[in-house]
Amino acid sequence: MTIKEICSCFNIAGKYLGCKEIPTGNINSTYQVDFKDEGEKREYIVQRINKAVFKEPEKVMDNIIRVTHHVRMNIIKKGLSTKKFVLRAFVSKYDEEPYVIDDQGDYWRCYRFIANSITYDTCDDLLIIERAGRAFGRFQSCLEEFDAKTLFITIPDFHNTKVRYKALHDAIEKDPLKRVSRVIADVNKLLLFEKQATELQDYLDQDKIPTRVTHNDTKCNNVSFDRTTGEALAVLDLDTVMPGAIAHDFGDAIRFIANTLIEDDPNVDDVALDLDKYEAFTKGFVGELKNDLTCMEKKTLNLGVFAMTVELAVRFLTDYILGDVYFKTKYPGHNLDRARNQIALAEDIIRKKSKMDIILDKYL
Ligand code: GN1
Ligand code: MG
Repeated sequence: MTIKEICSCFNIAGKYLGCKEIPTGNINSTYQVDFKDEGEKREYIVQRINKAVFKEPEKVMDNIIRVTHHVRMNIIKKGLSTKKFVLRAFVSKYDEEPYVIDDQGDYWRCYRFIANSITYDTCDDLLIIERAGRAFGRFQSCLEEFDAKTLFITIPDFHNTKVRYKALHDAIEKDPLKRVSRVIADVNKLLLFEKQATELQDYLDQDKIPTRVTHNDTKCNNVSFDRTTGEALAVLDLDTVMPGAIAHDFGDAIRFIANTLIEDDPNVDDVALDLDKYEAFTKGFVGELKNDLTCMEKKTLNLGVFAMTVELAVRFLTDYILGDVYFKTKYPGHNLDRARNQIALAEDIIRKKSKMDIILDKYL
C-alpha cells in the first residue's frame, strides 16, 4: 500500500498533499506526511513498525497508548498544552485500533507532528542539552505512579547487559560470515569491560535498585523542541517504554548526547566524553528527578553511562558478526564503525569517571 493509502485508513481530516521519508531511525521506517485541512497545512508522522524487532506490534501500541494517556493527564495537571507536550496516536477508521495493518501484514501507526517543532541529531548548545535532560526527567516523573508491571515486555531483556553479552558470545561461536577474525581486538576490549558493564544488571537482579517505567531509548533526537523558543516539548519514540532502571535512561542519553562525535562516526580517535555536555544534561535530568531517586539509584547513574555505552558496543558488534540483521546499515562495516565508536567512548568514560562523579554530586 502507498503512504497515501495508509493515511486514508486513519481518522485524519483534510486532503493528502504528499510525504517525505525521514531516514534517521535504525529500526522503523518513518515518513512525514502533509495534509491540508480547512485551508491550513497539517503535518503527521507515519511509521511502519519493524516486525522483525517488535514481534507483537499490538503490544507496543498498547503500551504507548496507556503511557501517553497517563502522561497527558499529568501534563494537564501541570497546566501545559497536551498538543505540545505529549504524543497523540491516531486510530484506524475501521476498528479504532491505534494501527493499520497493510496487505503485507505490516503494522503502521500515525502521530500528529507537533507544530513548529524540531529535533536535533547532534547538539552543541548546552541550554538545549539541559532542556533535553529536563524533558526526559519530566517524562519519568509524569510516570511515577504508573505501575511498571502492567506494561508489556515488548523486547525481552532489552537493557539486560548480561544477556547482550551472551548474544555476543553466541555470535562469536557461530561466526556465520567469518568476520570474527577481523574484530578480535574489539572483542578483547569488550571482554575487559564485561564485569563492570554488567554490574548494573546485578543490582537490578538483586532488587537493589527499583524497576520503574523507563523510556529506554533516550537519544537527544527523541525530544522535540519548539523551533522558535527552543523550549523542550514532547518526548518521542515510545516504542521501548518498558520496566527498567533510571540509570539506563540517564546512561543512554549521556552516551549519545555527550559523545564529541555522532555514534557512528568512524574517526574513533576523536571520540570522547564532553564533560560540559555531560554536565548540561545532568543538570536538567537530575534537577528534575533528584528528590525521587533512591540512594542506590543516585550511586548507579554513572555506572549506567558506562553500562549503556558498552551495551551498545556489544549490540553493534554482535550485529556486525551476524551479518547486519538487526540495525539498518548504510554501508558494509557500518555496525563495526558504530561498535568501535562506542568502545572508544567507553574507554574515555573510564578515564573521566572521577570527574563525572564530581559533577554529578554537584547536582544531587
Ligand atoms: C535503535 O531506531 P532508533 O534510533 O530509535 C535501537 C536503540 C539503540 C539505537 C542506537 C528498538 O533506536 O536501542 O540505542 O538504535 N532501538 C531498538 O542508535 O533496538
Ligand atoms: Mg527508538
